[in-house]
Amino acid sequence: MADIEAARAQFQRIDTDGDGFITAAEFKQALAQGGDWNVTDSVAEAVIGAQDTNQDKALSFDEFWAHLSKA
Ligand SMILES: [Ca+2]
Ligand SMILES: [Ca+2]
Repeated sequence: MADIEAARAQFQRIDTDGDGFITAAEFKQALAQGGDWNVTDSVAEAVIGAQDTNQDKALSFDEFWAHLSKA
């Protein structure tokens, strides 16, 4: 089901500063733009933290993809 090209496009859309990592702030902003205003900083941090394998507080594409492709 997971499509790496679609995932990469989504990753780049969320990574607004283009540094190759998604932070909780970027994730929250992306959800807010999608109309989900209920996501708080702590929720965004929890979601990022759950996928953040090396615990640097940001998601690399590999971490993002590993989560998606698990399904
Ligand atoms: Ca970024
Ligand atoms: Ca990380």
